[in-house]
Amino acid sequence: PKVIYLKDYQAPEYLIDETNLTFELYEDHSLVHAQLVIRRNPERAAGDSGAGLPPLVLDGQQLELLSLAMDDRVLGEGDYQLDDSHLTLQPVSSQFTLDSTVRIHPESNTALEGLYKSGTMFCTQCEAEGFRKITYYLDRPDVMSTFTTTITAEQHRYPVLLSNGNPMASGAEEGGRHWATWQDPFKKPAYLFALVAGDLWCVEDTFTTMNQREVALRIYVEPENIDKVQHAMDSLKKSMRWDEEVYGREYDLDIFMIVAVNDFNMGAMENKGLNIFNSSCVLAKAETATDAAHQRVEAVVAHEYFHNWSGNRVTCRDWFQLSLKEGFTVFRDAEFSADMNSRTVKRIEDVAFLRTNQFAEDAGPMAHPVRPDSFMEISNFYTLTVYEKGAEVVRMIHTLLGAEGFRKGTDLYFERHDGQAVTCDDFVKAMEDANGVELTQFKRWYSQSGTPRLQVEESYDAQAKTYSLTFRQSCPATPGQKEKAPFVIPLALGLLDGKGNELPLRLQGEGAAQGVGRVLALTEAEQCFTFVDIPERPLPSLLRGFSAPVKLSFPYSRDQLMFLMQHDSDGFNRWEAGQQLSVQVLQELIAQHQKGEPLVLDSRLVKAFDTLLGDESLDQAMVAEMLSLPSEAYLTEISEVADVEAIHAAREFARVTIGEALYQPLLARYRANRALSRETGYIAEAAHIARRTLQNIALSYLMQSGKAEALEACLEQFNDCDNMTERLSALAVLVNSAFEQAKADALQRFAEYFKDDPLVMDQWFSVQAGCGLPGGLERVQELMKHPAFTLKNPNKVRALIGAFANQNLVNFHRADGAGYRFLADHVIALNALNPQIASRQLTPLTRWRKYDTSRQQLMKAELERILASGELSSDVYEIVSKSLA
Ligand code: B3K
Ligand code: ZN
Repeated sequence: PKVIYLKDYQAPEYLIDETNLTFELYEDHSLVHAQLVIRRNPERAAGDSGAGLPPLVLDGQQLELLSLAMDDRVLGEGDYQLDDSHLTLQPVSSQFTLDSTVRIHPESNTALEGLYKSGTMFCTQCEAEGFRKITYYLDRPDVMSTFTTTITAEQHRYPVLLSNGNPMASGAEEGGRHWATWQDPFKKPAYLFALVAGDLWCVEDTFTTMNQREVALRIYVEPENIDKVQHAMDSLKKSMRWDEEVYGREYDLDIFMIVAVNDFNMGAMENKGLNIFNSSCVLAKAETATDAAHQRVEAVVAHEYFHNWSGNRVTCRDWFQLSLKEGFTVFRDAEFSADMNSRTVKRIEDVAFLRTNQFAEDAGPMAHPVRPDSFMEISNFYTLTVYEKGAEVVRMIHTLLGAEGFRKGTDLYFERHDGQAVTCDDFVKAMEDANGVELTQFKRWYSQSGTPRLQVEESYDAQAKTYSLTFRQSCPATPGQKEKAPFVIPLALGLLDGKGNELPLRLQGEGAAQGVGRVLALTEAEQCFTFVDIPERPLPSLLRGFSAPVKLSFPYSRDQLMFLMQHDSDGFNRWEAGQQLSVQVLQELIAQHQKGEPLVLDSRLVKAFDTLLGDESLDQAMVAEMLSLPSEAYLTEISEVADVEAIHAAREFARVTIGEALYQPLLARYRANRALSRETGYIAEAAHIARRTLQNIALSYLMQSGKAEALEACLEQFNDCDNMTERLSALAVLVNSAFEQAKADALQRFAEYFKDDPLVMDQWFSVQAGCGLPGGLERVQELMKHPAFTLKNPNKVRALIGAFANQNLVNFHRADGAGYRFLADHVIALNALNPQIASRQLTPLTRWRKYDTSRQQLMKAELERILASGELSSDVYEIVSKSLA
C-alpha cells in the first residue's frame, strides 16, 4: 500500500454540488444509480484555458460498473479508464452531470464498510472511505454536496427506509416493493451519508429547541429491543439541551434519528440526521446493562449528537485533520458527562484510561502526532492519540483561555467556518483571534508525538520564606521524530501547609497574592518559579486535574502521599496521591517477587484504605475509585521491562492482604450498601451508581478472603438482585474465585437465562476471558466454540479475543507464546473477513518491546507469521510492518 502525506494535500480538481442517489435493494445484489452535478473547482482553475481540463478521477472499489453517461451522452469503454480503485474520465466542459449505475453486494460484505447487512437489515458505514464502495465519487471530506436519496426495497422485509435529512415522499411499487425519498439540505461530505432499510420499531419523542422549533426524535431498533431505548432517548434530550446551554448550538433539521445495529466496527457514527449506532452504545435497561454501560450510552449518544456541529456543520478538510472533530468532540462529551455525573470521577476514569492506553500507544511503534503527517490506511488512525490525546489538547486550550475565552473561541470557529471543511490550524486560529493571544508554540501538541516527561524539584529557603519549583521537560524520540522542542504545559498547582490548608500564591515580582491554586504555563525546557511569603516548607499539589497529558515525577514520600490523599482540595489529586502510593507499594512487591523474597505489603496502604472506609462523609464514588488498585496494564505501562508474572502476583497479593486485613469494615460497607440497593431498586443516577460501585469493590475484596460468609453474600447478590450491575459483579468475582461448583452453576444459569440477548452474552464472554486464573487460554478456546460466538460480529470478537489479549495479561503473555499464537491465528482469519477489526485486535502484539527477550522473540515471530500469511489488507499490513520496523 502506498503512503499518503499531509504535505501533498491539494484542493480537489472538481466539486460535486448535487448528489442524487437511487438504491434498489435486493437479496442477492443491489443497484446504485448516482447522478452527480459536477463542476471545476474555481480554486484550481487558474491556468486552465490553454491546457484544457484535467481528468476527473473518481474513487470506487468493489463496484461493477453497469452504465455511465456524461450530460446524457452514453460513455463506452474507450471513454474512461477503470482500475480497482478509480474511474478516470475526461470532462469536456467545466460543468456537467454524470450518471452512473453500479452493482454491489451488501449481502456478502463482511468488512462492515460501505453498504452491508447486519442481520436482516441494510445499513451503511462510510467514514472514512466507505462511500467509494457504494458508488463512484470524490470520496474526500473537502468535497461537500447536497444529497437526495431514494431507496426501493421489498415492503414486507424492509418496511422502514431511512436516509439523511428530511422525508420527502414515499409510495408503493408493483411486486410488493416500496420506495421513499429523503433530502438533506445541508451540504456534507460523502462520509456522512447513511442509509438504513429494515423491519424496525421506533420510540418517538420531541425536543423544543432554544428558538422554539420542534424536532422529532426517533430511535429505531429491532422489535425485541424496544424496551431498552428510554435511557438513550433521555440522554439525547439532555445532550441537545446541554449543547445549547454550554455552546449555544441549536439542532438544525426537523428530525433526528438513531438506529441500533448489531454488527458495527466502532461505537457509533454521526451521519447527518441519521446516526447509526452499535447496539451496545444505545440499548440499556436495568436488567441487562451495567452502570458502566448506561454511562457509555449516555456519553456516546452525546458524542455523536455533538458532532452535528463539531464535525458535520464544520468538517475536516482532509483525514490528517481528524482530531479537529474527534478531539474536540471527545472533550465536549467528557464535559457533558462531568456535568451529568461526578466531575472528579469522570476525570479520574478518563485519565486512568489515557495513561494506561494512549501513553502506551505514544511510546510504541504506532506513535503519531495528534495531527499525523502520513498514513497508509486511514482506518488505522482512529486512535487513542487522535481521540483521547486530541481531547486533552483541546482541554489545555480551555485551561489556558478559561471557560469564557474558550467559548468566545468556539463561537468564532463555528461562525467563521460553518459549511466549510477546515484544519486544526483553523481551529487554533479562531481561539487566537477571539482572545487576542498567540498559540504558535502551543501547536507543537498537534505536530509532535510522544508523551512529555516533567521532572520537578523543590527548594525551600526558610530565611527568605521563598519556595522554588524547578521544572524540566523532555520528550522521548518517536518514529520519525528524534528531536522535540518544548511544549506549552499548563500546570495547575497548589501549595499545602502542615495542616493541609492552601497557601496564598504570590510569585516573585507579583504585587499581591493571586489567591490559592493557579495555573502556570511552562514553555521552556527548564524553568524555575519562586513563590514568596511562604511561612513554612509546603507540600506541593502538582498537575491538578491532570492539567496536561505528561508524565510527572516529584519525589513524594509515602507519608506525604498519605497526607495529600486526605487533605488535597483537588479531588483528582487526592485520588492521584493514592494511586502513586499504591504504585510505590506494588513496585516494592514486584521487586520482592523477582528476588524470590517473601512478599510484605507496606501497612500504610492498608491504613490509608481503612481511613477511607471509615470516613462516612466522603463521596462513595471517590472511595470506590481510591480503593481500586492500579491495573496490571497500567503497571505494565510504567515498567521499563514488564514482568508479567511478578505484576500479577504482586497485585493479587495486595488484594488478598487488603481483603483479609479490612474484612470487617469492608463487610460493614458491603452490607449497608447492599441493603440500600435492595431497598431502592435500580436507579441509574450518580449517587446510586456510586453506592453500587463501592458495594461491588467491597464484595471483590471480601471474596479474596475465601470465607464461606463472603461466598454466601456473593450468591445472595447474584440470585436476588434486580439489575445487571450487581449480577455481573457477583458473577465476575465468582469466576475469579476458587469456588468451582458455585462458579460453574452461576455461569450456566446466567447463560441459560440470557442466551437470546447478544449484548448480555458479550458480557458473559468478557468476564470469563478476563479471568486471570491459570488455564485462561484453554477456557477462551473452549468459549470460541460456543454457539453464541462468531468471528463475524465485532462485539463478539472484542468480548472474547479482545478481552483476553488486553485484560488477561498473565494468561495472554504465557511464557510459551501460546497466547500470541492464538491471537495471530485470529488476526489472520479476521484479515480476510474484516480488516478494520483484524488490525485493531493486533494492538497487544505491537507492544512487544515492553517484555523480556524471550517474549519479544515470540511476539515478533507471530508478527512475522502474519506478514507472511498471504494477501494482507492495508489495515493489517500497516500495523504489522510498522511494528516490526
Ligand atoms: N466518527 C466515527 C468513527 C468512524 C470510524 C470509521 N473507521 C465515530 C465517532 O468518533 O463519533
Ligand atoms: Zn467522534
